[in-house]
Amino acid sequence: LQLENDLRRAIERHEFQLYYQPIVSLTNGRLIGFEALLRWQHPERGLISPTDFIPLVEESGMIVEVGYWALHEACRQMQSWQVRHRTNSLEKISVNLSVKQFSQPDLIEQIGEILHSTGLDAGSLMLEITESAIMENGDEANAELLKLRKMGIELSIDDFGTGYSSLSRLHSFPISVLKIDRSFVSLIDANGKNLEIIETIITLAHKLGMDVTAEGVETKEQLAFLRNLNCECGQGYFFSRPLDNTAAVALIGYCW
Ligand code: G
Ligand code: G
Ligand code: MN
Ligand code: NA
Repeated sequence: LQLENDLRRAIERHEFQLYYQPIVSLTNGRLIGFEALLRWQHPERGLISPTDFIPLVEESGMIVEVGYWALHEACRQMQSWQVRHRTNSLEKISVNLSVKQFSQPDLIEQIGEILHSTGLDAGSLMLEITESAIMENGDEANAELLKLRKMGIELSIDDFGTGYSSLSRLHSFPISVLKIDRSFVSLIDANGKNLEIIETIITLAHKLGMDVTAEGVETKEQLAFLRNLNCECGQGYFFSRPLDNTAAVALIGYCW
């Protein structure tokens, strides 16, 4: 409960921070974007991980406010990186959208306003939505996704494989990237065992016209197998942990 009070003041006190984890092209090894990830620098408790505070933020209903703060900050940062570096090499900033945010009636308006006020090109923004957010909201979700897509925003399915959706169902949604949950990537051992599930997901995603990003890539063996399966992008500790903005900007143009 104390934490909940703290949470209310965290935005005003600038205690939230975004970290940025590189997303890397597996075809040429280049950094193509970052996933923005929330961190809470609590004055007494230190750095609190989102897995510990996101549930609290959701229960308290503050996820909408915190989520928009994160989206605004990520768009602002991305726009300034693109201007400063005059580079096309940093293509996308990915931001997570929670179920509750996703079902807000003014979602489209709010996102439009954030793009307008930060000056970020809609095509540089990727929104990550979980399977459950989409499935829980059904037809309405599809209508919202179509509006976002029409604005030029790209959409990806986060943590794929942990929910209950089928790829054929997802086909009806305007999603361009499927992010395979790291629990599947971690199954790939040095001998390439347990590749079948991932191979099936990648093959199907490609048949449905989606690109695939593998999450939680930790070893060079996993990377090699994913490359062989024509997985487009990777993200994980093998490349980099999530970084603060100073460390992240230093990686623009980097090639693994
Ligand atoms: O950075 P990592 O440990 O720790 O993030 C844990 C989870 O918290 C991720 O799965 C991610 O989906 C979620 N998360 C991180 N940042 C945000 C955010 O800005 N908004 C929402 N809704 N979830 C986030
Ligand atoms: O949105 P999502 O749940 O996918 O957020 C990614 C989470 O996974 C973040 O909390 C991030 O810190 C964590 N993560 C990123 N790369 C790796 C990895 O290679 N291994 C593990 N175990 N966790 C990772
Ligand atoms: Mn994510
Ligand atoms: Na994920």
